Amino acid sequence: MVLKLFTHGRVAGGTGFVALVLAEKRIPFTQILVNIGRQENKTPEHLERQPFAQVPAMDDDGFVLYESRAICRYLAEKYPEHGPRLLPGPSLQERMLFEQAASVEFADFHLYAVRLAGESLSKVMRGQPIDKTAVDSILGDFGSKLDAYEKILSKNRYMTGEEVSLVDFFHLGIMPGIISLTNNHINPMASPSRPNVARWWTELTSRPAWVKLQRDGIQSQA
Ligand SMILES: N[C@@H](CCC(=O)N[C@@H](CS)C(=O)NCC(=O)O)C(=O)O
Repeated sequence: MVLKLFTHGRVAGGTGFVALVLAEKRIPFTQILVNIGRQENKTPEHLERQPFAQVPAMDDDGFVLYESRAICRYLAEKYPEHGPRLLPGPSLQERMLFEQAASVEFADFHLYAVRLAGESLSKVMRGQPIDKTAVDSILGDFGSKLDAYEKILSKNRYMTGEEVSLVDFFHLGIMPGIISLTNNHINPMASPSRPNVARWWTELTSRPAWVKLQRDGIQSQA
């Protein structure tokens, strides 16, 4: 039975990078929309597969998994030969460098992007004004993390080395929405003071599968 992906239908948050992995690896799947506005994420059926009432979640022939990063790891391990490998290995050192980068993404990028989204993207979506002082304060903290990214990316093409991996994709969760919904006014990824961060970000967001997702949205694939 074809893999089912439960989503809100938008290339946003973890759903966006799960859709990217499916596209890059050309894994067949059926998208099943969960309308959050109509509280379909709180139905007993959905809570059975995702107890936190969130998307994405997947059902692969009865194997149910949630948490976007875990879903990506499952897909990359199950389909190593499809498209880019996305999971470094097999050596212990390669795998641990991946774990290190995965922790960095969550602690030093995602958490700041969430704070930034709260002061920007969420306000734009609610039609509220953006508090520039609050945004600048977050950008200050975030900037020092991105300075460390600049060091990493001046040595490596990607976060775990010379090959793109899931960790690079995990960065495409909230940030693209912040950048596009503020019409590029809030974009810490394009600073001339961090040329390698800017180069890496342009490379990631120019991947044909990502560009197609932005243009066409998430579509089931056979
Ligand atoms: N840690 C979860 C977060 C998922 C998440 O925040 N999903 C949002 C949409 S982007 C959601 O379902 N929100 C509905 C809600 O929380 O009521 C993951 O990475 O899968």
